[in-house]
Amino acid sequence: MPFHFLDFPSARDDLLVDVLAGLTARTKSIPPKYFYDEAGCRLFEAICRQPEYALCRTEQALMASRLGDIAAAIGEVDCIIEPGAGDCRKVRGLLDVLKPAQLAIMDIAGNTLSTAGRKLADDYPAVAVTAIGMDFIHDLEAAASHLSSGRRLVYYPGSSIGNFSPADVAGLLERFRKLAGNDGLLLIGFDLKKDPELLHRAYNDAAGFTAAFNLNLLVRLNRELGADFDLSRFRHYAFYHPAEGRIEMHLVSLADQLVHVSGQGVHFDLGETLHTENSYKFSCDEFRLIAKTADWSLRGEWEKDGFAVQLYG
Ligand code: AVJ
Repeated sequence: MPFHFLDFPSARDDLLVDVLAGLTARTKSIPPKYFYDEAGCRLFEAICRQPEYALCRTEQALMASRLGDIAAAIGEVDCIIEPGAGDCRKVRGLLDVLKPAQLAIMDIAGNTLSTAGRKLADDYPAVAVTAIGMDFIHDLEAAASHLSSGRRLVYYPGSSIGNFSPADVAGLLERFRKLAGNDGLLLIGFDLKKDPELLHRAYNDAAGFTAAFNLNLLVRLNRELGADFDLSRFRHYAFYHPAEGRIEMHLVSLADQLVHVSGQGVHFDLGETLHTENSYKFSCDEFRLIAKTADWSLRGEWEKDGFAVQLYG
């Protein structure tokens, strides 16, 4: 049935600009959205299968077991919007019960998205699937013209929101509010604060998939930006920072070294780190207060084993 793929090409151009800005800053960092090239998407799926990383499995189990309650709390919707939809696996349960006329999915990983979107359109012939290859952090508002009218539900699962600082969460939730409209809804899943030891293990899995995922960023820069990172001279390092309420992932330089990115030299001291991700953990109340500043009020809350799903209207 109807499947439309729209490509917003801005994402690719931003990589070089963002990477050079991040590598020339006083403390080096690269936005975590750049993890997700094709190998990165596959590595993230492998992380989700590791015994130490329960986040995805717990959310899946929670959504499956409470789907009826969640659907009842949502009521009727015409359009589901999923920013950062990735492989589009999570939205299927909602499509089964809510039967919206339209599904709009967007992701910076355009290839993964279009393959998954096409499959969704085959499996849900009554749903018009609009897949938009875009960095929604920049272009979210541009998606509005591709949405049909009617009641909208923004679905943002998987603790993707954890990549944003609490201040940025507020800003993003405001933009979701504008996109959803006054009668719109937001269904959001996030990881809860828990025993730091458990969190630490989740980002340091024994099989090394998280390390490979982190280092794959350098593989990507070598390929796409003609960089010359030597992977044996960087080490995956992830830890929970309780006061900040976040996991930090870094790549630590194991040597004093000079790396080239698109012809530009970038110096790393021995022990200097490239900060690649923050993954914030919240409490339900904490999140509700942030959402309130973006004009969202809580309509429902479901919790299981350190993970929460909240519905806002
Ligand atoms: C996809 C952002 C939810 O923060 O746990 C997994 C990404 N990073 N292991 C997370 C990730 C390292 C993940 N999110």
